Amino acid sequence: MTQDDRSMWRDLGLDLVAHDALLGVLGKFYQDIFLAQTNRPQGMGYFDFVMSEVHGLRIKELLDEKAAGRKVIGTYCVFVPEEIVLAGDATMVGLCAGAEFATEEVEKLLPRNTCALIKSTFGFKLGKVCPYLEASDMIVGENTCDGKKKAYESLGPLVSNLYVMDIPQMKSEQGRALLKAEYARFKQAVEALTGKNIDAARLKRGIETVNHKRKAMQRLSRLRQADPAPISGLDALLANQVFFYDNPQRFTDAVNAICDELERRVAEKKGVFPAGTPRILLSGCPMAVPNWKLPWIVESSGAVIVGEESCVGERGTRNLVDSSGGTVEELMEAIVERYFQVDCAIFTPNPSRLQHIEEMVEACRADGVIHYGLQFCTPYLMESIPVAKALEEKKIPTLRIETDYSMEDVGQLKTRVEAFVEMLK
Ligand code: BJ8
Repeated sequence: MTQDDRSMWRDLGLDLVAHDALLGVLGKFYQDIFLAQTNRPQGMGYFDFVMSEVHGLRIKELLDEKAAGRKVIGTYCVFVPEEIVLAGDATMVGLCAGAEFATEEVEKLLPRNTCALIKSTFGFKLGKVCPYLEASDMIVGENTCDGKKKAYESLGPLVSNLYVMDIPQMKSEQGRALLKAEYARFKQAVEALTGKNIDAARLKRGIETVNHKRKAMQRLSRLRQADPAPISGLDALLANQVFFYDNPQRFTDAVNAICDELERRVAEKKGVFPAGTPRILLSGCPMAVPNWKLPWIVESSGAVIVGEESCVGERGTRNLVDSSGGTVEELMEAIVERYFQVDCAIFTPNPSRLQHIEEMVEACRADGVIHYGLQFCTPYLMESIPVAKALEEKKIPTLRIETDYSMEDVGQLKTRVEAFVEMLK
């Protein structure tokens, strides 16, 4: 951390003492969880660098872009189409956080029984420790779960430009029409923010950039199907997390470089863990940086994670947008088509999610599924019961975990995960 970083954070209004404390804990976590791994692909050096500069160089880049007239749009959900943001010459960054912060302050605004992901968002704002949030010219909230949509009512007065996007709850014709109307309204909002007219050429470029990014992640997912797994679940999760922060072109190149290396590893049958290590598919709530608790427990308990059925994972990277349309209308329709397939548990009913989990179990050659539900997350916790039952009926061993961001339950979780892994052997 340089003196320039500190002045940059001060100018953004961060609380330097609290921010130092956060970076201190993060650095220690990163060292113990990521850097302590063995047999990591060399290409992970890029992601180590990105993480070491996640509040430094990347923020400087964003501020330089802003100084040149570009806008930054912060988001909390994979329903916000980056294609439209890029087409408006803006940069999109994810704002979800994966650590407890300023809990006492948060609980003056939100009930205690709110999920950790939402509480963390408020904690990072109230504790003044998130430079991404402070650098955002517009913050997009979305009406997904009840927790989020009510929380945005309280977040509104805390930030300067909150935009709320309505999201359907049913995969019906009316639901699709709502998403289409909301994306059209969002396009106008981006145009108003940036002063750029989003024409077909711009939209096509935005779509292609995001398609390349998703294709690189899909390639990474396919390589993880090999046994021995050529990359740890922790490192793959890190790439999925950085997906939301990094410059899209540079990120795509870095992921493709790792994939080139992993292809060689697969050919040489070289892995991070020995062949035959029990293989786990994680499914459920998204894991934002620095929420590495469960993956770390799993991979230090004799198993390897080979896929994430999550928005920070396959749910966020599955399916591309058809870029063949020649008009704004056609391209916007293609965007709706792609995003309407996202099978978040806020939808009712939501049968395609179970189908995708089963497909992923097969493709990833997973021996079992760990369903990860954040405490107080009604959509995913409710859905985990029929999902686990259906998987068990298909003889796919499933473990349901309900947790939060605290470290208090690490011992208990480790005991349950170890027993599950033992059973898979
Ligand atoms: S599309 S998963 S990113 S809403 S964990 S806040 S659901 S109570 S995050 Fe999500 Fe979009 Fe859906 Fe994906 Fe609510 Fe649950 Fe908390 Fe959650």
